[in-house]
Amino acid sequence: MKSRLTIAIQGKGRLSKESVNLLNKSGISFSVNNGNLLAKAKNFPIDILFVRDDDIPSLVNNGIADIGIVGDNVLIEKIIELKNSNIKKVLDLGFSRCKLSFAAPAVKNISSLKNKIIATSYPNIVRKYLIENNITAKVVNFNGSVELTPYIGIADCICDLVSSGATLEANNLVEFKELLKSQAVLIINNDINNKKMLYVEKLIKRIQGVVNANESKYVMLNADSSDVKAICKLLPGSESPTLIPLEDTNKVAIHALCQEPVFWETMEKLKAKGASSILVMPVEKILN
Ligand code: PRT
Ligand code: ZN
Repeated sequence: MKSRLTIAIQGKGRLSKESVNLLNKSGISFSVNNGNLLAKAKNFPIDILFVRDDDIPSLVNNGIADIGIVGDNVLIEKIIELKNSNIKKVLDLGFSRCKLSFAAPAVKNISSLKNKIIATSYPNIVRKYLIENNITAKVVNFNGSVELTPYIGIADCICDLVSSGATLEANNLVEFKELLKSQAVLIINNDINNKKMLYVEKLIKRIQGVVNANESKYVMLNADSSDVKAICKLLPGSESPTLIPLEDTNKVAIHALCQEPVFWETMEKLKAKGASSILVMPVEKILN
């Protein structure tokens, strides 16, 4: 029974750098040589396949890869196409966030899609949405430059990925309906053998630890003892902060692991409640 794992990640594109970073931070070292299709990890029984993102769900579905990192948008599109897939989504990875939305040259609404031509790279998701909402429209599949199709007169509106919205704006398109939110996700094949599963579980725990750490901050601040309660209430996602007495007997240091983002606004509120010397520090790994 083979125990060495194979993970498929995007070779060149928006997911590549963060996928490699995530594996490296999970303690897997391998060399990335531009153009190479395969790398072998030196310190974990795993081979890394560098492929196009669209191929990742199929590779995991048929077991050529045991694990994959792919955009949820690509995964959902493929799962609708496959009908019965052998893929299990195990983790949200927190990067490459975007949404899949309808957009048109002038503000529209969903009912105005009736009998229109919609250009998209996600025909299965769009058709499913139209069927569920009883809308008859023509869906045309485009694999690139979808946002140009209304301008050149081959579609009335589009359904495409949006992150900052700058591409829509540059093409005079207005977003009028969000179909789904997406981010990179970790997927595995459902039939992984027991020997491999031990390593898969170990890897998932490590990746989970890196993702949790990315979203967490370690906060240290000083405060008057009388302000501790009010200040602790403001610390986002922290379970039980540590209180450390300071030389000045009225004051304490508060240390807390915040498992949610700590924004400038939060720091300003902490200061307004009497906190001083507020330090917010990155967390590298968390093992729960
Ligand atoms: O060559 P390969 O097939 O591997 O890559 P690809 O060209 O198909 O995909 P790639 O690398 O462009 O994107 C990979 C994944 O990144 C996508 O499947 C999404 O999960 C995620 N992602 C996140 C995005 C975006 N943000 C994004 N903004 N993918 C594409 N875009 C495009 C969008 O299609 C539009 O053209 O960026 C434009 C919009 O961006 P804004 O910032 O102007 O709104
Ligand atoms: Zn692609």
